[in-house]
Amino acid sequence: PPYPLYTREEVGRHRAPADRVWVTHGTDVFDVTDFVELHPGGADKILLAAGGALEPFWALYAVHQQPHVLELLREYKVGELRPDEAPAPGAQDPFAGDPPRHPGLRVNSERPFNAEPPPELLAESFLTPNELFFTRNHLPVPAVDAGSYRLRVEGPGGRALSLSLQELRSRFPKHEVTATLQCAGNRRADMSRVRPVKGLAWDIGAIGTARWGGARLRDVLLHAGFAEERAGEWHVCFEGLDTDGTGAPYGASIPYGKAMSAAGDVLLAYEMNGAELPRDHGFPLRAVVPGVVGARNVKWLRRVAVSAAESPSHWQQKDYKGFAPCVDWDTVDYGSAPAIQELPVQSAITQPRPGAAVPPGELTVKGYAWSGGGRPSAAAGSAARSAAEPAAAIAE
Ligand code: HEM
Ligand SMILES: Nc1nc2c(c(=O)[nH]1)N[C@H]1C(S)=C(S)[C@@H](COP(=O)(O)O)O[C@H]1N2
Ligand SMILES: [Mo]
Repeated sequence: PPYPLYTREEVGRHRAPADRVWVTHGTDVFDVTDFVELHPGGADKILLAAGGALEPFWALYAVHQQPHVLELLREYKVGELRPDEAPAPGAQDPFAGDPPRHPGLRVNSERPFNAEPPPELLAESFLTPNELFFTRNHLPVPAVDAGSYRLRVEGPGGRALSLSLQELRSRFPKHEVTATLQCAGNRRADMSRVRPVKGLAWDIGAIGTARWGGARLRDVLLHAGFAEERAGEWHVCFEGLDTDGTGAPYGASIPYGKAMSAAGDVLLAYEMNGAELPRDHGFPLRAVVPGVVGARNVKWLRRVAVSAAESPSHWQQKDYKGFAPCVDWDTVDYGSAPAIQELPVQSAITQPRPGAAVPPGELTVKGYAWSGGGRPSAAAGSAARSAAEPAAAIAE
């Protein structure tokens, strides 16, 4: 239908629900007032674009570069920009500073960068090479100058530490841990074959094992003045240097007990497999929380704080939670579920791939099994055995 034509200035008068909320995309004008409260990214976020163009925001949140998002937006179209209106001010590419990546990675999303190694390479070695280790970024990779970098650690009673990399290396004993890191979305493509789920379609490679080196978080917290035991419920909150359009950093938290436990092996890591932490994996410093879901292993750490509440971050409160199969996007109540910390047993066959034709006779089957949660490897052993069963069926 011929739509009414508007100027950018007219669109700009619709910035709040009381005046209706309008946005533009390309040369189309949309009234999204009724969608504001339904927005999966939150009402506050969508209102940032109210009265103007979506592009600069969507450039940062590439989750929108999917056909179903544009389809949904189309339902709200109310007009078009007048042909004499200039195009939206070009959003400069916030991802332009991202590092180069290995061409062997399978890319699930370019901006932000999310990629995994091909299964054939994942099982080649116990330690996953840094270049092939899966990358899960929510935002552009921050550019950090190692020389001026400081980690802020909020101590008890309002005292704070500011630690340079050199201080982190020299004041605390270097501790090394071999730990497996897994994204909560690992094998989502498999899940979607059972029932469609939203999110990046990870295959079986959003998992990797590395030898991490760094200061123990426990040592740093003790140095900051925290006691080993603290009465009541406490959390250690991490903030990254990567921030969203509102200036809010990526953040997550773990229980105080895990952070302080000598057996918990939680690191502020500056090394990965003997090398300096690569940019995609958190240069110059990241949290490594063995046994705990990838999302809490905050990269590009800028701040560590102890708090009575979990991290207020979107990714702690409104994401990375598990729900019963009867819950869907219309009924989900994020407040009703605990944040994921430990992950359960995981296993997958990397070779042969599903559906592959194999020759009769002896067959080499490769795969991985991980117990999760730092539990003993017996759990992984039995996971490996049960994972081998379908392989036997393939071989017959
Ligand atoms: C009319 C405008 C908008 C529409 C129609 C829209 C639509 C959507 C949809 C459908 C999703 C879920 C995508 C998926 O998971 O497949 C989403 C997620 C998201 N949106 Fe928007 N969006 C709009 C504006 C914005 C703006 C302006 C921002 C930021 C300033 C924003 C930030 C986000 C974030 C952060 C998520 C991810 C939430 C998560 O990971 O759970 N959105 N949006
Ligand atoms: N600052 C910051 N930390 C982060 C993320 C992020 O986007 N920003 N992603 C998290 C998620 S969901 C995962 S699975 C792991 C992935 O770590 P990797 O990219 O080194 O494999 O980092 C976590 N830490
Ligand atoms: Mo993740």
